[in-house]
Amino acid sequence: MVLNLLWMFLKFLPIITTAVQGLRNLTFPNNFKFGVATSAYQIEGAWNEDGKGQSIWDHYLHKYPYLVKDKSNGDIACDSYHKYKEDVKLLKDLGVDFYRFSIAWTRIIPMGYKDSGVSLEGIEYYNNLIDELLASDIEPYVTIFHWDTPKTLEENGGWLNNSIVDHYVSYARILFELYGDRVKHWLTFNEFSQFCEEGYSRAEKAPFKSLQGIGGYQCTHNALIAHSRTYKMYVEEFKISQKGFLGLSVDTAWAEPKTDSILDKLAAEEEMLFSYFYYLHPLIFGDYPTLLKMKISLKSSVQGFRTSRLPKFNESEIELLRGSFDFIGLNHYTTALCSWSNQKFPVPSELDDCGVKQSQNTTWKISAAPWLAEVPWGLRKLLVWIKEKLNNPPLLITENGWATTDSNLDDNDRMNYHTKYLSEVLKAIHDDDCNVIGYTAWTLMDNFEWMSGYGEKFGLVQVDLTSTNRTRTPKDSFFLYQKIIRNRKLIE
Ligand code: PNW
Repeated sequence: MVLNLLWMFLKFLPIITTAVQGLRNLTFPNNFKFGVATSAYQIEGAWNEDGKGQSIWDHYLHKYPYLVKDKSNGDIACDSYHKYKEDVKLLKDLGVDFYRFSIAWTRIIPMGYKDSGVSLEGIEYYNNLIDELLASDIEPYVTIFHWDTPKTLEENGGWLNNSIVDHYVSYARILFELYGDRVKHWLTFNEFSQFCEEGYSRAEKAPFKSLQGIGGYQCTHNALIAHSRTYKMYVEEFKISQKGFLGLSVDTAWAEPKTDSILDKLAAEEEMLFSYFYYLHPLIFGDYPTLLKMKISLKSSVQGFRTSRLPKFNESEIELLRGSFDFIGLNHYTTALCSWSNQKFPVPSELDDCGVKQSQNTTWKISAAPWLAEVPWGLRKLLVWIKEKLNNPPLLITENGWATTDSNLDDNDRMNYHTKYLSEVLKAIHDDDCNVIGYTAWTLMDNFEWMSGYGEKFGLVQVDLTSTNRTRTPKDSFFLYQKIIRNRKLIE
């Protein structure tokens, strides 16, 4: 036992000492919260059990299995639908303050539509999970929607059709009614850019539509309205009695100018405008940023469109959007170098509207996911940018993690990554006065990584996909995170 502890300490020492150079205060504030995140389709499995309806991910990955790198899908995944008690035991062992998971819309409302009936078994599943978490002193942080649109609603245009807003709001209402007595933190949406632009403009994620320069904007527009209406409903009907908080998760890389030139600096600002400010500006100030509106409108008219490809909010929508959150969730993984592009993007497209070329520095360490390079200082710069541009909102880091191809238990690279990124969080809190209220590691266990199938692993826990039992084994990074949480400190 003593030897083991000594061994662990010696192993962690070089990682911790290199990561925390230049950091003076290693302690997290008392009220800082630590968690881990997952999402329903990526871990639950049981895709058609107990009356669950089909989501677009069930449907499209059955229809076009070759779209996924290893032709896999989330039919069984980590089987968390049956093994949630084991998951909660792991979470308790890890010592997290909260667990961020998502609810599968089609488990609650199999047909998706408002008033189309609920599934008692589906409702029971999340009741059990929430109760199990609370019995272990872990707060449930619930994502209402993590990309799994009901297939029935997709057949009617999905997020391109504004009628989905009503269906979403009524689904959210059911969740507040069912679980709001115990769930105090809600996230309406996970990452507009990933399910809207990639799902409706670039055909890179379900529902694999390629309406470039149009689909992503329409989807985002409807989802922003759905978010703001849900916030209003929560504030007016639930907040006083349930005393909870509602936010959402938006992802962004940090956009770093490729060189010191003014032009590259402008390119990086443009990238932040299109990849982040675009989504957050309406929630804080009520409308899209003026520069973004002007640019897309100008391009649209040059391209022969009668109106801007970017939809407009009306006065009452603006009113509803402004200030419609209690906290902002940030999903952040990496940094991109930005310069103006002479590359030909499709016209029209979101990429062309922005017009910025992104690259990676050849010295950066790249993970198993090619887009994910380890650039810890990018997180600190991003947090300072958010503080300055978005009025320093309460910010919860809702995802941050590292991908490997193997699921080895000695995952030094993952330990390095989390330690380095956490040390930048500490600098942002102590030296830059950023309002960061917590950190969430992505992800609890190796799971279905969307179009990369099971080939990219982000987990703190290994899952044996060859066993029907889906045996879970904590990796070294699990024990490192456990230690950080226990001490509320990067090193003792
Ligand atoms: C997130 N990027 O997606 C999702 O919320 C998770 O479901 C997913 O498993 C996780 O990140 C890891 O991929 C992102 O290119 C995917 O910057 C890509 C990016 C950001 C977020």
